[in-house]
Amino acid sequence: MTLQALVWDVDGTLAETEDEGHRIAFNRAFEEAGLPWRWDRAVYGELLRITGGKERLLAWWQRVDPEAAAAPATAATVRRLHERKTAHNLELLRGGAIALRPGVRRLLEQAQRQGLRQAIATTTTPDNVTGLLEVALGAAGARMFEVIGAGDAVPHKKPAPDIFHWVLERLGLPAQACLAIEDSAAGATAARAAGLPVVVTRSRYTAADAVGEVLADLGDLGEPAAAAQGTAGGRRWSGVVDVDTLRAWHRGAAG
Ligand code: XBP
Ligand code: MG
Repeated sequence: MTLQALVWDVDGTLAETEDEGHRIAFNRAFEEAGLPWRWDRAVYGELLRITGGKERLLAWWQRVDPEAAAAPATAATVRRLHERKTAHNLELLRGGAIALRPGVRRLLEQAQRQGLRQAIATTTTPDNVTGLLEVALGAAGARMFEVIGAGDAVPHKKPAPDIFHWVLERLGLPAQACLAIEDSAAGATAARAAGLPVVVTRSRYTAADAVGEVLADLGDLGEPAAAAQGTAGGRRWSGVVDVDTLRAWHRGAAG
């Protein structure tokens, strides 16, 4: 089946948002609320196994203070803290703290020029997606994507396939006509469970993730001056990932 759409993840794939945005934003929200919690890289790396910021926050609370976390007011407190965290993250984005990863803008623009459809399937809050796109790509950024599936649009976050089903339904395409670009085990698992072939570009926190069967497993998408490194079809691969590369890998997956 011909490749008709790219379905992009956001956090870790478009940009290193986890380390440069979300983690810092959580810590700022904790500090502002007078809470002693601070998430360093080691702790956050481990907490990333729980997808969804509100879910991550609740899991942390249950771990450090199970009694307080069992109180009826907890859900509302988590929601409020998370709202403040999102505000801090948007402030970091707008301050220019976070740039797109290598090859992302190049591939997005090439896909757009060639009429390849593009969508987003992410666990993060919608405001974080539009904030990043606007800062990194300008007003035209969000228009590059026909469908944006994000956050609580579905009941079960990645590694569940729900957000991919949601996006596919709106694209009106079968999973095999699409290709997902992800950075993590949770993302790759979700995409595969929905039937999409996956290309992985590993991010700062996902270098050691067991991503399972993927079309390619790379450090990034590469730029002409700095080729991407990794494996494709189980062999060493080095180069610049462009639309032709993705089409070739996708054809290979279709047999
Ligand atoms: C991203 C997430 C999100 C972000 C934080 O996963 O799990 O929860 O860490 O964003 P993926 P929110 O890249 O697989 O989509 O706090 O807005 O949830
Ligand atoms: Mg991700």
